[in-house]
Amino acid sequence: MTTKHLDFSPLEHYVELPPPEMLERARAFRDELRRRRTVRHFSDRPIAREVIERCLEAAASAPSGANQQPWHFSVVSNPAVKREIRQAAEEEERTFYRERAPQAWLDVLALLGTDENKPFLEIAPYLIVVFAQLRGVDADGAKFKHYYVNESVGIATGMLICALHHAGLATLTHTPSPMRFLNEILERPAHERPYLILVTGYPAADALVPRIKKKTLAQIARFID
Ligand code: IYR
Repeated sequence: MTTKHLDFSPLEHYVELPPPEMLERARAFRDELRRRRTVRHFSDRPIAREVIERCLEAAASAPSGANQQPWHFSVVSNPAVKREIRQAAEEEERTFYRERAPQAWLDVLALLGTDENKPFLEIAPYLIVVFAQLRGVDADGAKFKHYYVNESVGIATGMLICALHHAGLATLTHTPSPMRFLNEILERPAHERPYLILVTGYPAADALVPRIKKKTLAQIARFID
């Protein structure tokens, strides 16, 4: 690799593990992620802002196309703003569930028990609204194209979900559709597209989750040796 004129440093923080420890950690991490459940019933118990900050920093370490980091996180705990988001989301969802959603979509959704009511948008202490930046803005205010935006923001969001779970918090990936109302409420520019809302908090003491199954390894992967 010719890196002579580039600003490179030695790989400093990589830690090689002995194979038995590697396997043990792979198992332990799998088990921890398997304990994660998407939750729709939240407690209003407050969460320390520092925890959210550290989890966002973890997400911000994600790889991204050309390291452009094409994401913005609007972190909402203000009750009036949460209410505004809830009202706008429920308005969209009402037309989704009553008019726009094809029956086949409603059929696959039935097992989750979702509907147009989104009280969690007001109850949960934090709404982390993830925006995908389709363009960047340079120091002179000129816009330039971002590459692999969906892939990059999806990876960072996945890492954020893991970080919040690891910190003992529950999340719900919520995607009211369409979501453009979030630009207005959160005063984000048009070149940023709302990606999803990560509803974050403690689960309610009586939270229920649907009995669902994940696909097995054999169903999701094929090894070509
Ligand atoms: N956005 C709607 C509908 C919805 C769609 C899917 I695909 C889900 O996995 C869950 C919900 C809502 O939030 O209710």
